[in-house]
Amino acid sequence: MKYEIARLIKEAAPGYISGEELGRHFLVTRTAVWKCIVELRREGYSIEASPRKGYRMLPSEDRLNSYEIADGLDTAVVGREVVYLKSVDSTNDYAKKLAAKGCMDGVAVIGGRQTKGRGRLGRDWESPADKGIYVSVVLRPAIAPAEAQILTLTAAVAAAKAILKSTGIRPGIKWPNDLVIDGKKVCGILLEMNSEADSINYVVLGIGINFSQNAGDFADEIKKSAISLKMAAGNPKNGNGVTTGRLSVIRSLLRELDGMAGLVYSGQYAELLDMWREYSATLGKEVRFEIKGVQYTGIACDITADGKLSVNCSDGVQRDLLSGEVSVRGMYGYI
Ligand code: BTX
Repeated sequence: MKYEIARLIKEAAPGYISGEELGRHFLVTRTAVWKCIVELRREGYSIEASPRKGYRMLPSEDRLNSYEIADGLDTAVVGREVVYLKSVDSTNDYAKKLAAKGCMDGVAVIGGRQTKGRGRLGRDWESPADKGIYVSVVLRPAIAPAEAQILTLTAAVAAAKAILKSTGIRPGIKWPNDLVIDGKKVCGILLEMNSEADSINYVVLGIGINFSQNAGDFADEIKKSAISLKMAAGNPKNGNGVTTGRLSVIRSLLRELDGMAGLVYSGQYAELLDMWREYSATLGKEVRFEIKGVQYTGIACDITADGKLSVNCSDGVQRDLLSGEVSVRGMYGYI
């Protein structure tokens, strides 16, 4: 009932709706309505109470809870069920537990903060309260485990599109799994998979987006290589500034992930790769990488059908990289 009350108050905004009217609507006392208002406020709703006029919803874009995130989302798979946790160790770990218990395809877990946010290869992901976006989605695609890399590319495109649509800022994709703005990392993606030899039980796609950190909020080690959407908006070349809140970005992200997952589920990899090329900040750039202790440089020239990065190396050999670290000139201090 409380979210229905929230909906009616929201619909009446910028006007008021009285406690009496709400009580009549739900056949409960005004005291019962008041109890719901108290709970809603605790969840982040800004509801003004006036003794004569009733309740009024104050505009607040950063109202995160499962109801607000899922309301009217209208997606086919991603976000059919939304779990919001004010604080969680890692949304990926939480989603993996749900997946292991057999949750349905498309469940999205969103955290207000993470106490043990994870990057790849045991690294950490800084996940302060209310300043970032932490989303994990369980997917059960009928594809071979060897094809799973396509899902990382999918998530990168979805996140780039979501950021562009909801904030007007256009990030680029650094292969395979970072989104960058002004040469700095704004978003990271962590794909984890549980599979048999030839089939996937589930994957968890984890996406972290820096939203409203200031430069001083990042740890010293990453200050030079990290950026938030708010910081990016401060650069006039990125547009008019972020006027939106986390809620819009998260909803947009779930919608875009849904669209992209649809392409993977129907095997439309070529379309997907084209979109990746469109957002790529890697193709055409000088890159540096290491294989078995040997350093190579070259020009990133394309992405292969199975998501590998093709590099024309300076020794004349073309190498296709499946994963691993690639430094791209102009990013993260590679000048
Ligand atoms: P990664 O291994 O590519 O990046 C991790 C590295 O990035 C760290 O070692 C550090 O240098 C740097 N870093 C850490 N935090 C940040 C940050 N907030 N902004 C910029 N750079 C940073 C990237 O791994 C994958 C990150 C996925 C995060 C999501 S959040 C939701 C889900 N749950 C979870 O635990 N992880 C994923």
